[in-house]
Amino acid sequence: MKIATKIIHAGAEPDPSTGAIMTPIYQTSTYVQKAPGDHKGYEYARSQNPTRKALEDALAVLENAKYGLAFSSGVAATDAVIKLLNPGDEVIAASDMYGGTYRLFTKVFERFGIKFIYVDTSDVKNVEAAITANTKLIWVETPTNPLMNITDIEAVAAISKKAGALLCVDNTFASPFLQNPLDLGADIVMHSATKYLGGHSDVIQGSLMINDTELRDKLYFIQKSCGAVPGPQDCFLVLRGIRTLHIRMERHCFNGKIIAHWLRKHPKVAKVYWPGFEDSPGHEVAKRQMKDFGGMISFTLKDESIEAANKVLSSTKLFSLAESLGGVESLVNHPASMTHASIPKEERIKNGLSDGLIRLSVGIEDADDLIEDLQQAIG
Ligand code: P1T
Repeated sequence: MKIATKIIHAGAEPDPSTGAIMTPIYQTSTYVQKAPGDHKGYEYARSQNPTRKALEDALAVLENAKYGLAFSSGVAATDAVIKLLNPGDEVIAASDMYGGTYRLFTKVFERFGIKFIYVDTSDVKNVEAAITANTKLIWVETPTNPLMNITDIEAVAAISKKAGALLCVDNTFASPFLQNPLDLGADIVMHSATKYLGGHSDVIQGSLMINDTELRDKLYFIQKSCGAVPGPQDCFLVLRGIRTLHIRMERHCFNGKIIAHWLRKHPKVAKVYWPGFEDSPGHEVAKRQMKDFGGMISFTLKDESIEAANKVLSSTKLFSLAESLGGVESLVNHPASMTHASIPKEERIKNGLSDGLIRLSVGIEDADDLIEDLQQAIG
């Protein structure tokens, strides 16, 4: 079955009690049992909820996975993956990634004796060199937030298999429409469903997709034991968002391409980070493992001062200045002071994330209007 059909029908079963075509919002905390243990598969809503189940089944289909699990945020989904580990275990993680993931790793999990080694995973030799007998997990984001670096998932999967470690890919920037890491050998796919899956900037949620039954059971155990589950209303919203993922993504990619090329020609722009450029370092790998290049773009101005960046950030009208991405409306963000402020400045600069970097989440408006807005803001 082709992706557009899968997106519409994934996990969609008429509601067994009424035939409702849309899975209802089962707003309940518990389920009545006839006798202890005599129930309809639902005992308590932290463990199971029919709206969440419909979403989790859909999430699995989207990533060609056997199983999907939904969490109360992207960070909660990441948290569940790290809870598979024990003190003394090592994680190789991308040096460029979402600031909140870095914060969770360094400020929360390092205290529990888990060691994180940050390398530029876009050169797989760095990953290989960081492997030790204690490596239990490789954490990759591709494209990365916010520098759009690309990692060869298949090559890293081969390294992780050889090392007996798990590979988890944060697929948030690509979305399952553009890239399916499990097909390339990853063990776990993670999404901030807050972004392209939800698609409408109205919900916070995370997801994990897995093929291995034992691994799924361990993650489900963590999901119900630690309790970071999304409510049924939020599950309904993401399920509804998913149904238009393909047409939204096509438009994000279409607009993204036009804007990336326009920015690159702008006399005041120094550098544009977008994997669709033929001379971008990750282009060949991106072309191989992604269907298209997405709607996320970062850029710097020739005037590297924070004042020049601030002028652009506060002058756009259609691009709203806000954290987050992947909604239908365009957003502009200043990683250094907003989404990546939790990374120490020296670390940020070392990894190429400068104070002047501006990140765009290109929405699905008309590209001409978006360009006009950027033109008046950049000047
Ligand atoms: O915000 P939450 O749903 O918890 O997801 C965290 C997360 C995980 N991974 C990536 C690649 C992300 O971009 C995010 C969240 N990012 C933003 C809020 C942002 O503006 O970059």
